[in-house]
Amino acid sequence: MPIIAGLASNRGRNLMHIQDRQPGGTTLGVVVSNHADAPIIEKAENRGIDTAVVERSPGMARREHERRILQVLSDYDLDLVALDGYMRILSETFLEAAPPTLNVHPSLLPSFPGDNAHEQALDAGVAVSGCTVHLVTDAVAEDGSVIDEHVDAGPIITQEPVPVYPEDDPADLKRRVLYEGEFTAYPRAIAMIAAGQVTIEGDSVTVTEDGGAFPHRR
Ligand code: 3YE
Repeated sequence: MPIIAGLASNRGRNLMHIQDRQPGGTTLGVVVSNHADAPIIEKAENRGIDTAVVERSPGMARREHERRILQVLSDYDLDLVALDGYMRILSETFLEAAPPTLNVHPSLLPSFPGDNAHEQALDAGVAVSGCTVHLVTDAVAEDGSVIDEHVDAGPIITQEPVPVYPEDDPADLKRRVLYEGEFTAYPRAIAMIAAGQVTIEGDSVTVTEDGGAFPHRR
């Protein structure tokens, strides 16, 4: 059974949903948070999932923090890492040592990357938003600085559209994108990978069959 490590900074609702659905026969082997008080930790424990907290003390280098997380992950025979509201940019220290790492972003990328995706979508007046599951690729320069345009820019695995209504506020849109978008797209992306419909080699992704909202896509 393919094993996933989940990384989350807060509630990790997608991770709990993924564990409930077990897409493609996958299971969450461990959930790691960078915050001791993240609600995901207790929720995962209640479901009998292994958990770990790896906090980044002030001044700890990004790469050192990542090495500590990798140390936790090394106890598991992992097939995939799934980020869910994990509020850290990952460097090649993590990405080259870890199995393929996915993220879900709450917009139809490449529109509205970065923070406040829902505010950006509402400000732009779009009638459709949604979410994107993408491969996480390096976004940290050699000097340790974050390359903003490389964040949320990895190859797309699958997307799910949701409508935007004129009366929406950011909280309304966030809720709809989570429950109607992410809860559909994230398990689908994992099922597609488990079924061999996605080939991941280094930073490149080839999707041969997307069984989602756009079944005509080849
Ligand atoms: N890492 C890479 N590429 C990606 N992480 C995420 C997506 C993604 C990724 O596409 N390489 C907040 C925004 C992070 C931020 O800037 N965080 C700071 C530290 C702030 C803190 O610790 O509270 C930082 O330097 O990491 C997931 C989404 C990341 C959003």
